[in-house]
Order: sequence, then C-alpha cells, then structure tokens
Amino acid sequence: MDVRAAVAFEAGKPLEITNVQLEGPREGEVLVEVKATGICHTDEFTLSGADPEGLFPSILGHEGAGVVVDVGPGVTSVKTGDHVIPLYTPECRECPSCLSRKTNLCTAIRSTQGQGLMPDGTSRFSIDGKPLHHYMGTSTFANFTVLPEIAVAKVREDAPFDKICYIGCGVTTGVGAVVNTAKVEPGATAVVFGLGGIGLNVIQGLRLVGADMIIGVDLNNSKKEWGERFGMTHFVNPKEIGEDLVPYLVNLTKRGADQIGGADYTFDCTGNVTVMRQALESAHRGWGQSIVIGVAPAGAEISTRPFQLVTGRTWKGTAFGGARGRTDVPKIVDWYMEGKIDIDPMITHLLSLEEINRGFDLMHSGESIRSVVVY
Ligand code: NAD
Ligand code: AHE
Ligand code: ZN
Repeated sequence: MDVRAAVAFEAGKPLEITNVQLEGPREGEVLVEVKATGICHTDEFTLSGADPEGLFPSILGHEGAGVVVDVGPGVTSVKTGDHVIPLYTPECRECPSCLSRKTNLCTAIRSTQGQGLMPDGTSRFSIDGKPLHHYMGTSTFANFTVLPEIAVAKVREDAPFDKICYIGCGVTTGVGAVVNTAKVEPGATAVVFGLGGIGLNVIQGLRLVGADMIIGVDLNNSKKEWGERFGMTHFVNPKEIGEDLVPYLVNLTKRGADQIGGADYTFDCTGNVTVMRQALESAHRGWGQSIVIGVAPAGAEISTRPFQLVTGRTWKGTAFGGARGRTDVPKIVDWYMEGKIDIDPMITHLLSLEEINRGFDLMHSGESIRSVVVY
C-alpha cells in the first residue's frame, strides 16, 4: 500500500514528506496505523549523522501511538482494533535477557533492528522499488508502519494518542530512570542535568517518589519555570554561578550534619560527555549514583578519575528507563489517565506531518519541550 512518510534520505538534510510503499505484515508482525508521534532528541541525533548506527535512507521516529489494522500469521497477543504503543525496546519474554529479570534490554531482534530491518532480514518500506531502512524497529514518521508483535504494547482505548505517544520514549525514559534504574527513595537529593523532554520527566519521577531536593541544571534560563512546574526545587544555570559547577552543586547539597555534600542521585539528560562527568562528580561520596540517559555522538568517550568510583560513586546507564515495554507501558498509560503523572503541558507543539521539520527547528532553538506530529 502507499503510505505517507517523512523520509531521511541523507544525514544533515531536512526530512522529505512523500508517498512510500509499505508491504503488509508477515509472520509474527502487525500493521499499525500511527495516529501520533513525538519528535525525540534521538531522532535529531540520528538525522544529524552523529549516530554510529544511523542508516540512510530511512524512516525515523520512535515515539508513537496508534491502532492495529492488520496482523500477520501466528500473531496472538494483539488483534485488529487494539490501541498500541510501538516499542523500540521490545519484550519477547523468552530471550536470555528477558528471562534473566536483570535487564529490560530484550535481545530477540536487536541485531536486525540495528541494521534497519525486520526480524526476517528484509524491509517492509520501499520507494520506487528501492528499500528504505526501518529505524529503531518503529519508524513512526509514517502514517502506517509494520512491527513485530513483541514490539507493541497494548494500551487502554480511552487514552488520547496525541499525549500517550510520548510514553513511547520520553515519559517512560525519564520516569523509569528514577523508578526502575536508580530506585530513588523518599527524602533523597537529586540533580538533573538538561531540562528538556527527558529531564522534565526525570523531575516529575523524582516528585512522584517523594525526593526532597530536586536541583535542575540547564544553560537555558527559560527551563527554570518548566522545571518548577514538575517539582524542581532549585535551578542552576552553570553560566551564571561564577564558579565551577561541581563544587557549587556539592555545596548546595550539604544538609544538616552531613557537610560532605553531593547528591544521592544525579541524571545526565544532555548527551554531553563533559556534563556526564560533572554529574558523576556531583554525586555523594560513598553512595551517590549517577545515571547516564543522554546519548553521545560517535567517538565520544566518558572519563573521570577512578578515585571518584573508589570512593563509592556509581556510574550507571539506562535505556527506555529500564522499562519492560509490554508489561510496564500500559501501567504508565494508567498513571497518566489517573493523574499520577503529567504529560499535556510538556506537549508544546502539535504539527502535521508536512510540518515535521519545524519540530526539529523548535528543538534546536529550545522553544519546544515536545513537538508531536498528528496524522
Ligand atoms: P532536548 O533537546 O529536549 O533537551 C536537552 C536539554 O539539555 C535542553 O534543555 C538543553 O538546553 C540542555 N542542555 C544542553 N547542553 C547542556 C549543558 N552543557 N548543560 C546543561 N544543560 C544542557 O532533548 P531530550 O529529548 O530531552 O533528550 C535528552 C537526551 O536524552 C538526548 O541525548 C537523547 O538522545 C537522550 N535520550 C536517551 C534515552 C535513553 O533511553 N537512554 C531516551 C530518550 C532520549
Ligand atoms: N545507536 C546509538 C545509541 C542510541 C541509543 O542509545 N538508544 C537508546 C534509546 S534512545 C531513545 O531516544 C537505547 O535504547 N539503546 C539501547 C539499544 O539497544 O539501542 C549508538 O551510539 O550506536
Ligand atoms: Zn527517544
């Protein structure tokens, strides 16, 4: 069938909105009509050419929500008409990673997914007879997409697509980093570096679990008001403090009898490796955990003095907030519908597919938190 898509033909070039061809679902696959998709910084990272796994031409997008319109042979867990959120981290419940219960990083289809292909090693998308790559197994910058059934989470039908698409990445990543990866306890102190679409969700996750001191760090002063809306208690702009950031944060987090300072938990939501080091070094001696969420460009490396780890700080990373998609995503949709977490105010711009490149411009200028394309 012909579908409408925003195609990334080349790194660093705007997406081109055009008709492409999509084959129907094969064994174990489902065809989804995408109703809405967010634009995440990771889409921009891959489009920019900084992603070592970036493939062109491809159909980007990994933060969607939609309806199953057809299923291939052997599909049992979803049916036509079900509302779903595509999962770039699938959950097969059978691979050694899923069975380990130690990680959410299902390995059932990771290798073909990284090659921009469906699990059988072929692509469902093409243009003028030439294959187009899938992206992160989801390709939500098309109004229809094909996914393996293990890569969709069935969600309740009364939840609005233009909001819950954000649970397909940003919300789950930020809230999950707090709840699943760091397992932050009530009363904790935390520093969040980068108050964009991910960082604000870390902040609301910290509020949800009852953290006491929630410090937000951003170079953009307009993010102060944003952070405060979701529970941030202190804002720091590193350009305006007149001293080095790490000692400033260590000092700010000194509490009562504990005059060592440093936060119980820190989160990098920038993808900048210098910031990752600052985040690790502003964690508390003896027990502070620093969680890397940001995705860094090809060739970038992190460093610190090993003494930072010898003296009890822990460096951790998280993908998709440690969430097991088919199990956890429907619960996060419930949290949203029950008012436990906010999404609506973070969706600052609704765009048509034709306007998708504007979403990337709004991200670059720092004007948007999340732009959502509605089909
Ligand atoms: P965004 O563009 O919405 O936000 C980034 C924020 O960081 C902005 O507010 C910006 O002003 C701030 N910032 C940039 N440089 C800074 C610095 N040196 N110091 C302080 N603040 C700085 O991006 P986003 O959608 O929130 O994504 C954030 C990062 O998380 C990206 O690297 C993205 O690829 C990554 N990400 C990772 C996962 C995962 O599963 N690990 C999931 C989603 C996104
Ligand atoms: N392809 C990149 C890494 C990209 C990356 O880290 N992706 C995250 C999700 S970001 C969502 O916005 C992720 O889930 N990683 C786990 C995985 O298996 O890809 C690179 O550097 O090669
Ligand atoms: Zn994302």
